[in-house]
Parts: sequence; C-alpha cells; structure tokens
Amino acid sequence: MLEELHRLRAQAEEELQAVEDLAALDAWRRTYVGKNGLVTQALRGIGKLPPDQRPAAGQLANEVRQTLESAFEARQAALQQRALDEDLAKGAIDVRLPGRPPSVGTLHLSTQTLREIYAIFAQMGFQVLRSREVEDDTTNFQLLNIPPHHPARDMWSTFYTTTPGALLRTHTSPGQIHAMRKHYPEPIRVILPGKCYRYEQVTLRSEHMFHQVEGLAVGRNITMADLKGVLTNFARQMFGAERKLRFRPSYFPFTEPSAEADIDCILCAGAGCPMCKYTGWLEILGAGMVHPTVLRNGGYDPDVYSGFAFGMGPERLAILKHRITDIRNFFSGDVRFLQQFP
Ligand code: FA5
Repeated sequence: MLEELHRLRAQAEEELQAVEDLAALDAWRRTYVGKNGLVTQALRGIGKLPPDQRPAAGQLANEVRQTLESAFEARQAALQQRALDEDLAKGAIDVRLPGRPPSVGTLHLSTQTLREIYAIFAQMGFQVLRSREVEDDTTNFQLLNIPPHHPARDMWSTFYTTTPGALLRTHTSPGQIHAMRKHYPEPIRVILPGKCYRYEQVTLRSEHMFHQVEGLAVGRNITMADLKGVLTNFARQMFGAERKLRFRPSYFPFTEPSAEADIDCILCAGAGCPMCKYTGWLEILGAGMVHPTVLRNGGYDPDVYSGFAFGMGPERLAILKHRITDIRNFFSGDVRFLQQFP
C-alpha cells in the first residue's frame, strides 16, 4: 500500500507537469484528488488494511493528498495567470497613443473682430451699448435727417417688413438716437455694435447681413480733432503702429462735415497694388460731426453740445487684416474657412 501511494504521487506529479491548459488540469484533478480520484480511493481503502498498517498508510495517504492538492493549486494559479497574460496580449491597447481631443468650437471671426474692436475702444473709455435690429423708419432714417423720398435713402437698400414702418436696420446709426435719448443730458461715449441688413447685390465685399460698429461721443467742446485722434489710435492698434490715416471729404445726411477714413494699404504701404486698386489707400469707415438736427432729435441742444460719430464694418476690417478674398465665407457656414481663425 505504501509503495503504491509513493508510485501514485510520483505519477500524479509527473502528469501535472505536463498539464498545459485549464481543461487538462480539471481532468487531472478528477483523476487523482476528485471525489472518485485515485488518492481518494486509496484513502477509502485504508479501512480494509490490517490494523497495524493503517496508521502509517493513513498518514502517508493524507500527506500525498495534501501535496497533490497544493501542487494542483499552484499549477492552477500559474495557468490562470498565463491565460490572463495571453488575453491581455491579444487585445492589447497601446495606452501611449494620445487621446482624441473632443472638438470644441472656436469664436467666429466676426466675433473675434468685434471683441478686438471693443477692447480698443474700451481703453478710450467707450462703453458697449446694444440696440434693436428691427427698427422703425423714423429712427433708421427720419431722425437721422433722411426724410421720406429723400434721394439719400438710395445709399441704403432696405429690407422692409409686412408691418408698415418696420424694417431691418440698414446701419447701426439709429443707435445714435437711442443712445442720446437714453443718456440725455449726460455726456456720451459709446460704441453700438450689431447686425445690419441690406437688400443689395452680394459681391466679394458685400453681404445681405453684416456687422457694423457705430461710435458716438456727445459732450461740450468735442471737435473733429477728437474724432481724428480716436480713429487714428484705433487704426494703429488694429492694423499696426506704423499705419497712416487719411480723411476724405464725404457725405452722410446725419453728419456735417462728413468724412471717410482710409488707412495706407497694409500690403504695399501706399505704393499701389491690386488690394488697394493702385490707390495706396484702403477705406475703413465713415464718420463725421453729428449733424445739429440729429443732436436735436436726440434731445441735445446743438448750441451747447457737439459730437462725433463713425460707423465701420468689422467683416471688411477682417478682410483687410487677414487678406480674405470673399466676404461670403463669413456666413456660408463652411467650417474649413472658420477653422483657419482659431
Ligand atoms: C453707413 O452705414 C453709415 N451709417 C456710417 C456712418 C456712421 C457715417 C456714423 C457717419 C457717422 P456705409 O454705408 O458706408 O455707412 O457703411 C459703413 C460700413 O459698413 C462700410 O464701410 C462697410 O465696412 C460696412 N458695410 C456696408 N455695407 C456692407 C455690406 N453689404 N457688406 C459688408 N459690409 C458692409
């Protein structure tokens, strides 16, 4: 019996060494240490031995069972680890790959340009004031010194609505009236940004919808020199410290005198090139001293107060600054364009 137990242990250990997977390991367990396994059977047979042989045989049989059971556990752990390692290697994820960043949008180029403009005027003490996009004829035109049927209305091709008198504002200038009526009799220094609409031919430089930033300063002793100083400072901050600013006489019904401001061409510095149509100058805005009638319509006595106003188009400024060839890119919704201005 003892000999048989030794042999059984040797055989079981040898076979266990050869076991290479968990299925074979289970078969091995059933053969040797399972309920009907050989070692279990041997233990059961001890009762049939002569009494003097039983203690030694029992001790050995228990020893063999314990040895084989711990050998089984060790093998099982090793095989499980190997299976896990193989699994991991198969479905390997290279954790060193950079993650995919979620796409976060960027500010629209018009918004970026508007914010740049706000920042420059904020330094000069201008507050931002908003006014409505759907205007009435009175504020968009009449209070700005443009009576019905006045030929100057042709300067602004207008989107009218089905409500008589209601229209989409063609410029931010009606905001001058709102600002003056809100602030009278305080001095005013505001910019009025927002969308404007014009029923006109869409071209490389003209859209139906675009932004304007109106500027308005009203107070005592405000002169054209103040207007020039403010706009020169603006142009230099926006387009570079070396920029020159030129005022050209112009006409707007709501300013007198009126001017258009040009900067020397940012491409050729005044020498003449296709960008400036060989004039050396690029137009950036319209401006002037607030017309006495408009001051009066805003509540301010023109004998006591004076003021200046200007109006610029941020998309046109961005076109110059970034050398964009077609204004339609701004609102066509093509992200390939927008992503170029992160
Ligand atoms: C005006 O609208 C005047 N209200 C500006 C003004 C304000 C003058 C205060 C004096 C005092 P104008 O029509 O030139 O002027 O337009 C002003 C700017 O708006 C233009 O220089 C241009 O930059 C922009 N703009 C005008 N029409 C369009 C358009 N269709 N698409 C894009 N930008 C435009």
